[in-house]
Amino acid sequence: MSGPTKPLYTVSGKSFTAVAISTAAKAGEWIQTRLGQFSKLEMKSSSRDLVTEVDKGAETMIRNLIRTHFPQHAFLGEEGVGGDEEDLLTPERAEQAEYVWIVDPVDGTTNFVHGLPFFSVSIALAHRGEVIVGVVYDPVRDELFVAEKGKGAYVRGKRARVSEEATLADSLLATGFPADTDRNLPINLLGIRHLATRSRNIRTIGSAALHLAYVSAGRLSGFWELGLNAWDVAAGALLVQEAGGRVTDTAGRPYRLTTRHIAASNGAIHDELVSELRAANATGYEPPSGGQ
Ligand code: 2AM
Ligand code: CA
Repeated sequence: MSGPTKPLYTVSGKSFTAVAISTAAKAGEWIQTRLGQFSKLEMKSSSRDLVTEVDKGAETMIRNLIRTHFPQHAFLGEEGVGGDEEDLLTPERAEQAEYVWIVDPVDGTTNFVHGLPFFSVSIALAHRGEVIVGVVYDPVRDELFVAEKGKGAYVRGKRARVSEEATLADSLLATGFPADTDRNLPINLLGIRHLATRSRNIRTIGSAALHLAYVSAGRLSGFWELGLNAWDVAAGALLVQEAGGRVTDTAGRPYRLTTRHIAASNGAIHDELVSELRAANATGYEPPSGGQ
């Protein structure tokens, strides 16, 4: 019976969501023990774009845990560690995959590096381009946000619901300062300037996944940011949708795994948010300045 190669041991009977939760919890606990302890800091594209051995170690841990349960599934992780060449995916290819796990091992790496306690583990599972499970875990507050397609969103085990603000004027928004200082940062500064006087206020916590989780929990009314990647937002996007909110790109088109410029909200303020971004020329989809 036994062939020359030993098949990977698969633990059967565990649901996708159960695996996502236990994996995020394990990785999150480990990350927290490494806060202030790591020795090596690397820069990716610039000093605004950081990675530590903790990001890479956590991604390897997550990948191995998921592979134990679902060895046939594809994997798209921010750090791209430990993959065979053929299963290195782009978001475009991830949309075609049957099952793909989309993982950010540490969302909020800059905060983590500075010891600021706002970062999270983000794990999503997409089926043919549609996110069906989303888990965001904040190890510092031991807060777990979980969503399953069609089954709702939960925070700390209780049903999550988006907030009820009906106007931008009553809304607490969040955004980020993009790492790309040539294009996305200056464009988003236009949006911040425009929305700062049209909303109750704006926060920038430094983790897109946590911003989205907080929209799902009704703590923020809306969130937008430019230049993000699938691993930053896939889990959070499902959380917001399953909590009764709306997620699109900043031009108002439906969210996809390839969406880089994202807008998420309680739904009620969504059209106003997108139309004010457009009015500020801050969607990121405008032609580059200097052009027509
Ligand atoms: P990260 O911590 O996983 O890198 C903060 O505004 C958000 O932007 C975080 O979710 C952060 O994710 C993300 N981010 C940071 N650098 C980035 C980059 N170079 N490209 C895209 N997203 C980035
Ligand atoms: Ca990251």
